[in-house]
Amino acid sequence: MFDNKETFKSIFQRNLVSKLGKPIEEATKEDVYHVLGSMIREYVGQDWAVSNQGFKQRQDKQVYYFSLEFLIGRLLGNNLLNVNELELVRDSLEELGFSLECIEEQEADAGLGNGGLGRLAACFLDSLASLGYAGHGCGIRYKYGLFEQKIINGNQVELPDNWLEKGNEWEVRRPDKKVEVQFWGRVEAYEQDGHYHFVTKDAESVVAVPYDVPVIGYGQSHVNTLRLWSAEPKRETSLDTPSNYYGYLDYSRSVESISEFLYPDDSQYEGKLLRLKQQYFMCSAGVQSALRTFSKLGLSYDRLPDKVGFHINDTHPTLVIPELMRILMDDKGYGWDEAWDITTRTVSYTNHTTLSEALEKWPVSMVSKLLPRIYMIIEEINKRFCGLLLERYPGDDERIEHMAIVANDQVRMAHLAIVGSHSVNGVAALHTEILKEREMAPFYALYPERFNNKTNGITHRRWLMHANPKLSNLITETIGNEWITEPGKLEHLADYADQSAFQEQFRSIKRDNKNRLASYILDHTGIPVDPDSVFDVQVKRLHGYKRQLLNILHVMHLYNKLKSDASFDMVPRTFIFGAKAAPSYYFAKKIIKLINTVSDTVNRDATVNDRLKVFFLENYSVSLAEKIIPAADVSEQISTAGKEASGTGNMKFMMNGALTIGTMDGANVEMAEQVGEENMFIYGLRADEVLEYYRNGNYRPNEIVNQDERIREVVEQLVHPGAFCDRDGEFWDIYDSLLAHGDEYFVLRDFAAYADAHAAIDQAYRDVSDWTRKAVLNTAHSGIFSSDRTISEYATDIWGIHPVSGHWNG
Ligand code: 4GP
Repeated sequence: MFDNKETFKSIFQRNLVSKLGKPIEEATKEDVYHVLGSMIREYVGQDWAVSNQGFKQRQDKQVYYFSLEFLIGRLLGNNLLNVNELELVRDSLEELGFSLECIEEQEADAGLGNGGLGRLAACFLDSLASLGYAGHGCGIRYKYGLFEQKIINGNQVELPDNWLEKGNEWEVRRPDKKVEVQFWGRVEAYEQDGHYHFVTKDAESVVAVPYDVPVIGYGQSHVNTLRLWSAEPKRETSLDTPSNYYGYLDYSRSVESISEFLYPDDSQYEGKLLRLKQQYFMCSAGVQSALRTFSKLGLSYDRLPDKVGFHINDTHPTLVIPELMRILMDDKGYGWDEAWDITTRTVSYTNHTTLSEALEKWPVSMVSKLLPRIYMIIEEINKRFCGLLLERYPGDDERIEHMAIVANDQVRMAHLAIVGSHSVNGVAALHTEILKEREMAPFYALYPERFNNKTNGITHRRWLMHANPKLSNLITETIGNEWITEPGKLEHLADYADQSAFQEQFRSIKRDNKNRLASYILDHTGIPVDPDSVFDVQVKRLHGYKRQLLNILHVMHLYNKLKSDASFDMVPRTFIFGAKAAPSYYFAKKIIKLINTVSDTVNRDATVNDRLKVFFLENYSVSLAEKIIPAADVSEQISTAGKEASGTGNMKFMMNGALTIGTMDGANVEMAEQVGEENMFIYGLRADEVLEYYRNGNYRPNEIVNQDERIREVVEQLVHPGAFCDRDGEFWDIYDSLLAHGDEYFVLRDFAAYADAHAAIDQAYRDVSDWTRKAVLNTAHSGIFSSDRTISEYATDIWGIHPVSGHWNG
């Protein structure tokens, strides 16, 4: 792209003048960011066009990954890395007086997602492009991303995340590619040539305009597209009377709200309706646009499954199924059976959670009014499916009722997704087993061939090469650079795990990363952090099952011990939390308050704060994760066994040489298989033991409190004025969740084992060399958790696609 630093500097300065009319001496960091971003985008534009042309000419099968979330974070650094210009640009900017790190900070962190599912989608896009697959994202261009979190008096406060305020360098608005999406109206049927045809009358039209973001493959010219749809009102409406005019304003406001917020509050009817609108908006726009591309190939729609794959990321995009049916039947003239065959061979589905509250259901009355034709199709799918069940299980009404797609006035999206797809996958081996054996057992019995596992992965380009450049360089100096394109080769690092010189370098990089995080913490909280203390980190969404509560109760216990036992000798520890709680999740917000309360007490107490500190870092996001993860010594992956589908944070920490304290849950199980349990701190109930408790109902948290003085003490501290509670009753809800409401997530049951595992960490950390050896082995065995591995499996087993261009494996 740029031959050398001099060329870069002169092109850059020319752009600065032509775009902003400024000489370099007057340029702000923000100016530098915008000009650099636009240069990279323009440069990539060429490859983007060539990639698209190539897809068309070769008639490659295109996979569209539908997801309501794409948690992509910042793009500048990663794009520079992927076009192989990171070093050159960093050095050149330095010579011009700018630090690339500061320039990267100018970019808004695109928070178009909530958690794991959204970040997984972003990692997948990176792997699809880097491996040279024709695979694109389809989502919504939310005007506001996930809220910005502020902590005020220890409480979470949500502010709008106006990420587009200063524009987005990476997107291209494509009004020429707009499509229309219809809501409301009524369906009319008419007979022609002996067939029934359906048309929707008096529908409300919404214009979907795509904004395309190039997804740049690593070290090659392959560029895919992330297409994000924005809702706009249709202009061709007559405004000749005042009522038309005001009616139009109402209409246009309601249309714009469709792509305004990620996950609008759905506690009221209006919010729920808006979420359903968003789902259909994205599905309909994405399907229509993919079919338009397909139609240019001039092939029969019978060939659709050979040329197009629609992947639905959790149930939110399930309406892809009836939408494709609608178009095939109503617009392309297919009969039900052929349309159904084409649809099910085109669509595949990933399940990300077994939590019942996340299994989406929509009221029939809502779906049938908002999407009358789609509802008719869902009803027909259900009728035919129940007919099949009746044949297969005559008389077994209970089973049929249990499996039906429409029942109790609700549409069950997971059932529709399974019935309408050719592949259903879980995201870690244990999760897939749980789906097959428990949550979706009757579907597995009916369609065993559809179920498969695809253990999650993370892009090592962002999470190791970009987030931890020093470690990446050390790895390359030590084992060569093949690991970059074949992350499995990280295994070779294991040969160096015992070498003291290598260990020394590995440790010094960790120490640099810890220093960097320590200064971030100092800047943001005003409190100094000891970089020699163990950095013990739990960053992820706040949820009961993830058990941030267990972690903070244990911190309270350590505090009590330090206060009461003068002989207690503990390696200094810094506990770091980061988490957003869903705005309406009251309990999760109380946990945030508790963490902040403990943090306050502990950090102020000069008798302990040389050995114990606690931080809750505000506004956890992708870019904050990139600072935190490389600095961690200990990674907390402590969910109630059987509840965390996979986890992906666990993999990021492992890759960056943190040791995991974790339950045998999600992908932790596979991490233990790779690195060996002896290089992790595994503790607590296993998934089958948890299930056994649920089945028998014989878990008695009160008994545990009575038997274990340590637990009694911390539980009482939740509600009695003292170190952590200044008003009587501050944390009664938490107390009650544990004692009055049965401790659903087995926090108390696992407390003792968890405390023992932490004691083992304390001991292990004292042996510096052995700790480093374990850390190196974690990095060495993490290659399998690259999303390149995951995506290759999806490509081969689910989508049937091959790398199409310029790839090193291709
Ligand atoms: C998450 C799961 O909780 C997490 O275990 C998994 O790693 C991730 O999906 C990606 O598969 N689920 C969600 C969600 O983010 O919204 O259901």
